[in-house]
Amino acid sequence: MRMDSRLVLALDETDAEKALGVARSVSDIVDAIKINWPLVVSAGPEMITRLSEYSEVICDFKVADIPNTVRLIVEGSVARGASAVIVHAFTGDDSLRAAVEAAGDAEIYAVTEMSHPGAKLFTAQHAEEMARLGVECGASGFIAPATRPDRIRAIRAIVGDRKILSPGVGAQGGSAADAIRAGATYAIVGRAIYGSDDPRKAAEAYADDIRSAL
Ligand code: OMP
Repeated sequence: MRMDSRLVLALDETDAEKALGVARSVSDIVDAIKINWPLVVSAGPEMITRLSEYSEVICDFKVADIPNTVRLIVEGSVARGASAVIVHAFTGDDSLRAAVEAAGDAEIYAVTEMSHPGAKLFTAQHAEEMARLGVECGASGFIAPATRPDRIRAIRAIVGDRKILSPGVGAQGGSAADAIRAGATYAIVGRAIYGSDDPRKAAEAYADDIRSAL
């Protein structure tokens, strides 16, 4: 995946035409566009392919299932044009390995600690173990919370030079520059870009903020 601005757009806009408009307007600024269930259930999985005309696409399906189902979801995402798929790590080594194998040349990013307050109940308590498992199983990258930069540092210490993508910037209160300083490779930003009056201007501002931390 491109590593220029280190900014990933989380495109959770549910109106297909608006989503494509935002994608078009920021495609030269962001390194990738992340698509999640909100846009897929409202506009269909063909959005993966349509977005891939503008940018590399990360399918954030947070896949959490048995190996066979994981394989089918990852293969289907890659066939539609995804460059990477996000999966949960708590499902264990067999499901993670199935994801990595099914991805082929595409990448698998494993969730460690999530960014929202409820993450403290379960994912935070096992984040380091999940990061270790992800490394063992061949994940190319990890999701770690921009809302808690100290936790990005802890995950960075485990995953070495693999990618870390950090959501939780803007609407959830985290800072892109702080996440990058703590060791994130990319900051993921959603509502603060696609929900703003001028998504391009907002994306430029986040790219500047990230640049200030490099
Ligand atoms: P905003 O809060 O609007 O910037 O969107 C954040 C995006 O990152 C959403 O698509 C979330 O589903 C996703 N996300 C998190 O917010 N927290 C996580 O711990 C993990 C993810 C993710 O895997 O991308």
